[in-house]
Amino acid sequence: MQVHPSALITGITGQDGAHLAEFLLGRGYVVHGVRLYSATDDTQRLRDILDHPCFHLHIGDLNDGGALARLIRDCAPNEIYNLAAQSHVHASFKVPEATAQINALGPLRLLEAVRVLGREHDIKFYQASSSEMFGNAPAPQNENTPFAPCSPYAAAKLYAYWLVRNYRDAYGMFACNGILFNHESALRGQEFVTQKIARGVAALASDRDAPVLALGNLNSRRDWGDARDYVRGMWMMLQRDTPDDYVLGTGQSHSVRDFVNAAFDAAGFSLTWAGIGVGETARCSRTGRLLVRIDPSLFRPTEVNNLIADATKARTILGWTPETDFQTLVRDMIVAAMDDVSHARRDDHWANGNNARFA
Ligand code: NAP
Ligand code: F7E
Repeated sequence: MQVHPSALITGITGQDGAHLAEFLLGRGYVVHGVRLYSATDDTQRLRDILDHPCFHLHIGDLNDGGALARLIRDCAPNEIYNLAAQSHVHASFKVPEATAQINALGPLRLLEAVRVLGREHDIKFYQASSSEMFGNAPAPQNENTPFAPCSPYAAAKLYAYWLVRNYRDAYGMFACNGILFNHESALRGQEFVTQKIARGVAALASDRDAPVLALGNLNSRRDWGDARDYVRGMWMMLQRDTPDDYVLGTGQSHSVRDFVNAAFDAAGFSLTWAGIGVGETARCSRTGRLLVRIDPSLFRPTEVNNLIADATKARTILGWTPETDFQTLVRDMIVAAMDDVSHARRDDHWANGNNARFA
């Protein structure tokens, strides 16, 4: 009888959870996804795999160590991918303690559960570490760059990063940190800047009365890649014979303003920028329609200015390279956002009594 490898993924309802689950199912894994209890349906990103015979959903919470231990005991996974987090950097300034509970102590609870169950030598562990841990360290950043976190989110992630290294050294666990730079997709949460821009542009392109796109700091630069490339990299880290930490990123950085320009361009608008600072705006070059403005409440108390990955180690040792470039990523996100907008308009149309068959 063929034995399938199995994986337990926390944060299954998030962007990476959904992409990783699909990737692992495609490789013959049995996948156990852990989601928070929710009174509403939070499984939209999983709709294509919910009925897969090798996919199982479980309720769990990184704030509940006992529940995590029972899940690990019952699912007996070969690999654990800890993707669950309070993942929004700006929100972490508003809920720093909750962020630390989930992002710092959550991984501790998982690692302790593995150890207490006596499975530290047969479970491989992946921790979702972040380029935010570099803060404003000079670019490009790699595994040897000193960390300088500048948000409660990044500080909590750094605690977890060191914990993973410590459990590797102290208990011989196969535990890896993937230090991932920003990665996006059509499944990206709507509060992150790329998806906010994609959705905002799609709305403006299809509706003359859509709200102007309000943004914060347009000057910060990020190394944006495609989430599907990055979940493949996570898996590759756990297929090695020895555990280690790896940076994943494209090596290209763009400003938020670059992203805005590329997104409007993909939707057929060309922009004319005017003003400076919080008075900066962008208008449609052809019609003069106001499309972008600045909202000062979206600025963060401290900002990470420029992230660029040096992913030489992942390229050399894992053989990992990203396959999607910036322009393709932006275009794919715009196409998906336009599609969603037109579906929503069609649903509204029928819901408003325009369906002749049921009138
Ligand atoms: P995401 O879409 O925000 O997903 C995070 C998931 O964690 C959501 O499913 C969320 O559930 C869940 N979660 C939150 N609190 C939890 C708790 N107490 N217990 C269990 N689950 C909980 O984030 P993502 O973009 O997929 O990122 C995945 C991981 O990679 C995160 O750890 C993130 O910090 C890290 N990371 C992301 C990037 C990136 O660019 N995407 C880069 C570097 C690192 P709800 O939605 O129900 O709250
Ligand atoms: O912000 C600026 C903002 O929230 C990107 C998470 O996945 O990647 C992500 O963190 C930049 C920042 O992502 C708006 O100030 C301007 O400079 O999309 P973001 P992030 O903070 O880089 C890292 C690697 C993670 O680990 C995190 O989990 O865009 N920005 N205007 C804005 N950002 C948002 N969200 N909204 C705006 O209106």
